[in-house]
Amino acid sequence: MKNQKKVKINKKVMKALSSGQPVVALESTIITHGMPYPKNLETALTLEETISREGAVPATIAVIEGRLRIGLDEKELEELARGTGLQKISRRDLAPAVAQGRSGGTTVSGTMILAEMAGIKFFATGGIGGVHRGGEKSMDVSADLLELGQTSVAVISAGAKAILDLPRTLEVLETHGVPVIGYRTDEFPAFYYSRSGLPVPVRADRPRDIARILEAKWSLGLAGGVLIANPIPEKDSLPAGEVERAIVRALEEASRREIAGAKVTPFLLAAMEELTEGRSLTANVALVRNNARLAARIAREYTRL
Ligand code: PSU
Ligand code: MN
Repeated sequence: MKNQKKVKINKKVMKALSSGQPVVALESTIITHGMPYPKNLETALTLEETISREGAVPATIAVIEGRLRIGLDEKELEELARGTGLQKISRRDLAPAVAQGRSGGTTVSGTMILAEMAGIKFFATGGIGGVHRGGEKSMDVSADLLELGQTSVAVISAGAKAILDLPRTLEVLETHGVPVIGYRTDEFPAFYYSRSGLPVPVRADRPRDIARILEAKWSLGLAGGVLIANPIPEKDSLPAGEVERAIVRALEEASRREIAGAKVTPFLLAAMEELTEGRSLTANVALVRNNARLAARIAREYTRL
């Protein structure tokens, strides 16, 4: 790979990639901006373990002192989890972070870019960013959606949070040609709960069937991502009414404090945690584990095709 000085893939991941073993990428904004310490570290470690147990190799992705890093050790994960002043790095932030030697967590868009550079095709996260409520005026549309339109990585998520405008989020995904696959569901999941009432364009009930769709897309030369929407398990989900009430209050608070830009999503996540007395965080941990498990299974099936 060119850019060797700028990109570092750790040994374990490198070995797995060169021997054709399944590899699953993990993002790090969830560690730096999505969850408080020490829950963020516990979750990061659990996710890696979950993927390993399913027979795939985990690769957490981040930017550390200006180097694009694929595969982190425990000490590095801990530094990200404890760190203060770390950046939230999406596509627009990558080049400045490298040139200025900065560190930070990569968002879904940032992680997809680095995963593709390294040759990793599967990536598990919690929820993707989307069109914010009021986005038709503010133009606050997550870079994640545009990344899915151009970068060939499968993103396994629990849909998108209802803090977003879910119908418009699906519209933008359609515009950018992103297949959205409901795993064992006909409805797009709403992160903290499993049903948004919005239909998904495709349903697949087995990891193997998802792997086949990915293989078909990429072998046809249709570049770009695929969004796999894996509903939160029923036992871990929160009541939609409670979530909706908390969202309304979190959004009011954000607008009162004039929170804008990249700060919006981390602010809303923290507000939701407070308003639900921690239940949103517990649900978040459960759903992201569920996604890590599915991502590893899809990755395994893909290597068998
Ligand atoms: N949703 C979550 N937790 C998160 C994020 C989203 O439940 O931590 C993070 C992801 O890294 C995602 C980013 O890519 O927020 C989206 O930010 P924005 O809305 O600013 O594009
Ligand atoms: Mn935004």
